[in-house]
Amino acid sequence: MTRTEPNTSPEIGSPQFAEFREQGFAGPMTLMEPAEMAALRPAVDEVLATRGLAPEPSTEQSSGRLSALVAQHRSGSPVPFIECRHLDSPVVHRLCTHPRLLAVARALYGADLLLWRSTFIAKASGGPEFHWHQDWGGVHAPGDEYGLEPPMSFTFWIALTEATEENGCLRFIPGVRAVLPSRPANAGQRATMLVDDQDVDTSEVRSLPLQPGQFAVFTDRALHASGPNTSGAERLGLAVRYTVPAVRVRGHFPGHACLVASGADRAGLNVIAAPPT
Ligand SMILES: O=C(O)CCC(=O)C(=O)O
Repeated sequence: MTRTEPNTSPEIGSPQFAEFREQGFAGPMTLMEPAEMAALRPAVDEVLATRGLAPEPSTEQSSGRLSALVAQHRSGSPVPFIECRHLDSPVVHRLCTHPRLLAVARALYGADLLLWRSTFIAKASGGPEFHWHQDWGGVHAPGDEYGLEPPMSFTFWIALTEATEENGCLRFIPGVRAVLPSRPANAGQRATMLVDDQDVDTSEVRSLPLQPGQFAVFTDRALHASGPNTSGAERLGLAVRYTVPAVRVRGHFPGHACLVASGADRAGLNVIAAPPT
């Protein structure tokens, strides 16, 4: 399956590439203006009110997967509503493969790219901080057949609402390249691996506030976190995870598949789905 998009990005000049290479993250960059994102919100909200392909996780799985972070959905686990909606929703697929985002992705990682995951991350008013972590391997606990082999993933975090210091925007420690010791956030099967605060030098924390329609990009070793939401309103982001075809992506639910977002899959290692129509 092959996909071609114009390889133009007016935004990503060499300073931002250098920033990405040196710091492990770059942004803010603009996908669309706030008004355009606001116009998209009703369609996105419709998606978030329906279930996608991801099944309701078991209690054990659920306890490990963003459950402390995401706004609790009225019908229990939010996972089927927020996880990998690019597989079933053309609106979400278009956001995840926006030409501006793809232009940045190609410039950083080459022409052949797989979109393997996306997650809406709604931090409710009053929602907690997300502790320091790296996304190495696709966020997985040891012993769990979940993640990427070899580990290589990068994330675009798209702001659907504004993301501010007050409502818990992303924070980074620039320049961390090592894989740091970490331990599961909880006993859940797919717990995020957290780095102990004592192992984090917070003297150089960089907050990355974003306007609606802006995005940041970061590597899977970027040490990042987000603060509590004290703003009184929800903060909504879409974390879009990409990799390259030479990486084997373990399906994380029945029906999970990768999409060829750019170029071609010449490795043939992964189940490839067609974009939703
Ligand atoms: O949205 C957040 O607050 C945290 C996001 C994050 O850690 C990630 O996308 O890897």
